[in-house]
Amino acid sequence: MPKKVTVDELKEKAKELRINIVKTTNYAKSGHVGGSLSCADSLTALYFKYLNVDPADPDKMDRDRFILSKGHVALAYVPTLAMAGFVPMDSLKSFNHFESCYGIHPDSNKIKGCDASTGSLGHGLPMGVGMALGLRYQGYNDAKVVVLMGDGEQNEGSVWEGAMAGAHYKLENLIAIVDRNKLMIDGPTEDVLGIDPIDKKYEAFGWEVITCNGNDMEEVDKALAKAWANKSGKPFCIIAQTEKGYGVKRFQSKVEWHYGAIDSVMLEEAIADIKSL
Ligand SMILES: Cc1ncc(C[n+]2csc(CCOP(=O)(O)OP(=O)(O)O)c2C)c(N)n1
Repeated sequence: MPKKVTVDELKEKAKELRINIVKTTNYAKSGHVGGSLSCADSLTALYFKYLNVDPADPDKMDRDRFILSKGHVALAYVPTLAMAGFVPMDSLKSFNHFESCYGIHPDSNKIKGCDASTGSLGHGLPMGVGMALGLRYQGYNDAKVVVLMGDGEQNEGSVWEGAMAGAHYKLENLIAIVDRNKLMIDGPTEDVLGIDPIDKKYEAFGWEVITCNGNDMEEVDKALAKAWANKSGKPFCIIAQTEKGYGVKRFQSKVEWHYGAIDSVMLEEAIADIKSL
């Protein structure tokens, strides 16, 4: 059951998360900041309203599962887990430092609350299919599996094997979110290897699909409410239309801010932008 949290409370949490993302980029002296900021609203709504996960009992069997398939944004994920109480806030200071548990990609053997090690794109959805099937076989019928993917990641063939299998097994407990920020590492997705019409592609693969503005908390909340209520017998896909770098003017829609370093002057500027959202 989703928690009783207002959209305004979630908006404040999303600002806090964005501030933690830019601070962590500064501590780490680098990071995938553009794609972290674009998906911050989805991560916030998931961890502070929708996901049934508990830092006091992180391995309980009937919990929901979350897979960060675009694993390069551990820069957004670790701060989310810290804010949700899974790992200490202090962890952020060691992010991507030598011998830290918190690398540029998440390691489920080292991070409390992390269900899947990711980083090699294209594996989250097939893993999610396996987890959703496993939960069904074990009778945990209320537990959801949520997979957050990038739009550039849709270029990986294994995504479509997972999409096919999810529909074949009628996994209505499986939710995919595509962070449609329109940029990938080396340019606009539609120039590199176009994915549109991505909604029609998931529909053709047998999924329920809705599109929302993924940087508008009201829309994100409504989309997740529909995903949670899904009883269509099909897996559910949310195309979250977002902007890469959302919240910080210097980074917004700039392909060169896929990955970068933030010095203390840029950090202050970024925090001021986020506060004024
Ligand atoms: C299999 C694989 N190939 C290449 C990479 C290198 N890589 C890291 S991020 C990235 C771009 C991904 O673009 P997108 O999924 O749109 O992520 P976002 O723009 O949201 O950060 C690539 C190709 C990778 N991590 N895994």
